[in-house]
Amino acid sequence: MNPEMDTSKSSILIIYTGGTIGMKTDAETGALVPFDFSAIYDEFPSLKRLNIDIDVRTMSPVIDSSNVTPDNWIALAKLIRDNYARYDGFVVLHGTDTMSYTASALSFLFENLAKPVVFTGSQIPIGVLRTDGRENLITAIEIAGTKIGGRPAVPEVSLYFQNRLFRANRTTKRSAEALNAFRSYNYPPLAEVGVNIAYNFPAILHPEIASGTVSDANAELHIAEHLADGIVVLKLFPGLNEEILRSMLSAPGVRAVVLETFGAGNAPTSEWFIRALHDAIRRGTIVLNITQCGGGKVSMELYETGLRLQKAGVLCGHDMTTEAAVTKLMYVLGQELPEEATLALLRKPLRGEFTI
Ligand code: ASN
Repeated sequence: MNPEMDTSKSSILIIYTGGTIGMKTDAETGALVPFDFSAIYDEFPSLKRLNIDIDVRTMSPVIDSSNVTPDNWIALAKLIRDNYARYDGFVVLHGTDTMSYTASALSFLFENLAKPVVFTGSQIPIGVLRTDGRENLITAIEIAGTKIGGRPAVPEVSLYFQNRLFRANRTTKRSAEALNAFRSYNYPPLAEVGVNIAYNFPAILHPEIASGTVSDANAELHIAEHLADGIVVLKLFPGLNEEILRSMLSAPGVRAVVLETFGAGNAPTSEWFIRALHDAIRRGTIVLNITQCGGGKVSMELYETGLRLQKAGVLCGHDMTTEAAVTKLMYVLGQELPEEATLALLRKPLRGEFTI
């Protein structure tokens, strides 16, 4: 154990939103039925051995995460805000399919977050013998309840899956099959779990670092209550035609485009392509360039193909994931700020979502 590890009792709120983790096999029929997280101590008596008090809330309705909406994200953020003073940390149980979107969105919605919000789920239902959910759940609870020197060990929105804790807004679901379903290609794990939990302290964001001031560590938690609509993700591929590109860019209601480019932020240099983007930007549409490669970053100065985008007014998304880019745009545009202030927020990392 780390010598500074605080052994005083912690209290955790588990919020169950849905997903595979919440299913178990009915002993009589063999069918999958919902797992009752409110009876968590009956299901997992060993949890009593953790020095952590656990309460459970279930979102209504419980959903498969493919049905999640920005309204669900705001409801979840409000539930955490309303219970923030009462608990030392939060564990959110969520379907894996869109977990990185929800967790990224929450990372932006919370301003001055100083307590752990750990997302987890499973690939195999928790009530199935070979489940990965049991370990994910128990370790997520332990991480959310760990304090060091009286302060939470990981006071940011994180995602725990198969022995690794990640910054949530750096993650992507990469396998529909493997139990280690999530990757954080461009940022190291915040903790690696083996016999012990090895925290990567220099990689963990603390509120005073996130906000640039020390006093904000004790500031009240705020949540943004509005997420903007009108975001499009446009993945480039050789053969994209002008008419379709123009109709996507000028579809009613489009406010911002996440442009998934090739390699280090490259795109065709054809006049029609650059002109279509330039016209959209002149109409006030934001175009944010991220790479469709999992790892690595956009460097628009590297090749002529990237430089043309930069000159057309395309913003650099550095090494952001699609999930972070989409939810950051929803958050920033949701503030309805003047153009320069909007662009300023998009140019800097707000919650450690990219590395400059
Ligand atoms: N379809 C499920 C969900 O995302 C998948 C899972 O949780 N493993 O809700």
